[in-house]
Amino acid sequence: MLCHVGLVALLVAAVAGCSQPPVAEEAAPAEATEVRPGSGEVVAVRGAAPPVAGGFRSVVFFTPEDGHEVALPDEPPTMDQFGLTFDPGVLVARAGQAVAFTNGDDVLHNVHVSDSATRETVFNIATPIAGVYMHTFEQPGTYTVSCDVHPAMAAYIVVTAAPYAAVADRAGRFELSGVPAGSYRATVWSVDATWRSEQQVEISADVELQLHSAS
Ligand SMILES: [Cu+2]
Repeated sequence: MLCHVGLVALLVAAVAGCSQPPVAEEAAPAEATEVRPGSGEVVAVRGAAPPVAGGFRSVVFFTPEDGHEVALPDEPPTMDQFGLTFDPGVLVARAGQAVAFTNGDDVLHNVHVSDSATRETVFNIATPIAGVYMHTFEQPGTYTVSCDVHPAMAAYIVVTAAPYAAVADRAGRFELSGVPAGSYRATVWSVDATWRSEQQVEISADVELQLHSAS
């Protein structure tokens, strides 16, 4: 469709060449931080991101160009240990958001979280059966999760300042609802760093985003 051609960079041109009605952003006040979700059309975003790599799914983030903020969800995302695996294998958290670590197995585990960039341990705690441990990640980044008891257990936590994020399915398909229409910076995270990218996208109703090119 016409509106899909300008996903990268020249979004002004893309909007101008789009046959759909102007998006709500054009009516937004100059003070962009006053824009709140719900002030314009709220849409669902679908698209294609890199497929699973090394057993880990890719993640797509959307950072609004107008700078509008979205409150942290009340419910903490949870990483469970179940069946001698971390579930989910890739967990997304907002910077400043608490994450719950639980042990759904009937064996003892621990949770050893390291900063993927520096390899420094963030924390290393035992997770007793049916126990829960809370940790708030203040800094965006990628964190490696392991269990020292079971070396095969591995996961990632991707902490982002972006208010909208989706974990893709194994094929790379993602869907994210409740996103106000407008201009966004889309960031793709994959454990395979060659897939990581950033691009400007225009989100409007029924948009289908292609966030990686087949090679
Ligand atoms: Cu374990």
